[in-house]
Amino acid sequence: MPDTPRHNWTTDEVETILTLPLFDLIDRARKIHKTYHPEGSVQLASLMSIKTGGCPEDCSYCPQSAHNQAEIDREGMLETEKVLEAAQRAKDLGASRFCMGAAWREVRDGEEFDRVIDMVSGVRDLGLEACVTLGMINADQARRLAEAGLNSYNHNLDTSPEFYGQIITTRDYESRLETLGHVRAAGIGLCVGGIIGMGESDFDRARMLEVLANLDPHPESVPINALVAVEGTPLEDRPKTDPLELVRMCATARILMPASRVRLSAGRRALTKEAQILCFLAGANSIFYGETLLTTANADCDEDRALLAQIGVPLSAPDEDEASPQSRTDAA
Ligand code: SAM
Ligand code: DTB
Ligand code: SF4
Repeated sequence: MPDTPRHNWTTDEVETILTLPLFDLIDRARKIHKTYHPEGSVQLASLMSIKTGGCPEDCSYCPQSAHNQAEIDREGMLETEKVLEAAQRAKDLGASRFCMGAAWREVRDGEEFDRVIDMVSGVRDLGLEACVTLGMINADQARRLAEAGLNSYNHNLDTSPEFYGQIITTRDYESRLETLGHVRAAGIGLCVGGIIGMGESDFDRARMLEVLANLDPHPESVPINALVAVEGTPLEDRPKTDPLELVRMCATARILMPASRVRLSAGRRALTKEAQILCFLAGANSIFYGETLLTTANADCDEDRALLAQIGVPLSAPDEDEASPQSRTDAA
């Protein structure tokens, strides 16, 4: 039997793992990966922006912040039909999860949230897992999303509590954790991760992973993003992230959160085939799959399928066991 996942990691322990000699780190992560994920599948999650730009938050990495000067095509809330057509296309291309993102600080009740609810149930009716990322939500909104069949809510911590204030000033870490609490209480799976390459130290990376790994239970999905430095954002001049830093993050996340899906997320387009393979070897078992992320380009779908076929990993099917809300099962 594998060791039970822990929730009492210290910063020192995590930083020690993160900075191990690379082969020792990969060996350790690989052993855990094979124990907890013997099937070795990779999840393909498609991503679509359902409301783009004009966001009141001042996240300094984000092209969608109204505080930044990135040139993006702002777009109001999309029609449900258009989103469900895209979800069907994603399914036809092999995706098992469909994620929808809105450039909101928080969810407001009303016509737009009702539309998100329709989108979620529509995506579930297509036989796909559904994930949304909508900013802060309250307990009642989380309950409605659960009833619509939402599998997972994405709400990233982005970085360490100590570095957070240098990246975002319009909200605090505590409010992120509060939303995560509402999502959990409603029985929805958590998708929580962060970004590297914003000028943070190894300590900050370790602290972020420590906070994630001490959530009990662990988030089911952990997206690891490398900054996509977009012109017109305060982080536009940040140097490119060394791919081996992503390998280290994936491996450490795998060791700390053995049963979770670790998603090699934004920044994958800048990686060679070999660097991506190292990330998979180190424990990444999910990717964003589709021509675009939210506003920036992603890796090519045909190349992704070819790469996964070449290394011979199976694709995951929509997960029946994924924290699927009881209310939906009851209603069926
Ligand atoms: N507005 C919602 C929120 O912030 O929770 C949802 C959408 S927001 C774009 C989702 C996540 O995308 C952010 O938390 C951040 O981790 C990631 N992200 C945004 N811009 C990025 C960039 N330029 N590079 C890497 N990750 C980015
Ligand atoms: C996550 O961790 N990464 C995704 C998703 N969750 C919503 C977003 C990446 C956005 C990259 C920049 C853009 O395309 O706008
Ligand atoms: Fe808004 Fe989310 Fe971008 Fe921050 S990351 S500016 S909250 S869309």
